[in-house]
Amino acid sequence: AELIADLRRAVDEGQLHLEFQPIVDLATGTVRSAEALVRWRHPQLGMLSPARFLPLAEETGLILPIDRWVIHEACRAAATWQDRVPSATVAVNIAASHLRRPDLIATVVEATAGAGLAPRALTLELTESALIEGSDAVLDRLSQLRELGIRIAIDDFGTGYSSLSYLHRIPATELKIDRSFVARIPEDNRAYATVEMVTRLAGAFDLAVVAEGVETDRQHDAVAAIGCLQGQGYRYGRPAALGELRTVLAQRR
Ligand code: G
Ligand code: G
Ligand code: MN
Ligand code: NA
Repeated sequence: AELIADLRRAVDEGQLHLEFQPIVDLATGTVRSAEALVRWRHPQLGMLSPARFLPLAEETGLILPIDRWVIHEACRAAATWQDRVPSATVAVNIAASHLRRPDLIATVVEATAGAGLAPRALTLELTESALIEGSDAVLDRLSQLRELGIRIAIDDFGTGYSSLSYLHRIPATELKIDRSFVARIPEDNRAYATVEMVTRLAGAFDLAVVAEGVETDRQHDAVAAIGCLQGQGYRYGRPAALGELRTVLAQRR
């Protein structure tokens, strides 16, 4: 309960910050995007990971001001690397409860315009479960976001209910293959087949595909051989401060 009161103050008192994890082109190593991940520097408890406070934030509705802050901050960060690499996008995770709110659109428009960031440089990451609850209003909202140029990624793909019919309805631009499958390749035949299938499915739907949680060279070789074009994971870079990401971007060929 005390943590709730603390969390209420965290946004206003500037205790949140973002880390950025690169998403790379598997063939060249070029950074294509960076996922923004929120952290909380708690005055007494130290650094808290999202797993420690996001469930609480969801329960209390505090996730909304947090997500809004993240969207604004991520757009400001991306604006600082836009001059150097105009094609590199920033990805933010959006809570299911946020997706249900009509004002998500206004938030995104304000954040991109305010930062001087092109809408196509922002990707919203949504989980399957958030999308599956999707009413017609949610689908309309996603279409409006797409019309504005915002990119839509389906995060942790394969772990939700995976009703394939929703892939036909959701105006996504990319699929992120959940790291639980990537962790088990190339040895596990079923995991391998799953990564293969999702990659082919993405191709058929004209969606970009990102393998998440690539940690080893063997996993990298396997996802590349399967034909997946982008990857994210400790093999390419851990979540790190904006300054570090800017260094990585500066070094790109
Ligand atoms: O950063 P970490 O590796 O611990 O992330 C754990 C989880 O928290 C991930 O599933 C990620 O999607 C989620 N997460 C991280 N940052 C945010 C955020 O700003 N908003 C929301 N809604 N979820 C986030
Ligand atoms: O659910 P989402 O994909 O948004 O979660 C991102 C989370 O995955 C973050 O907590 C991030 O720290 C974590 N992550 C990123 N790369 C790797 C990896 O290579 N291995 C593992 N185990 N976790 C990773
Ligand atoms: Mn994500
Ligand atoms: Na994910």
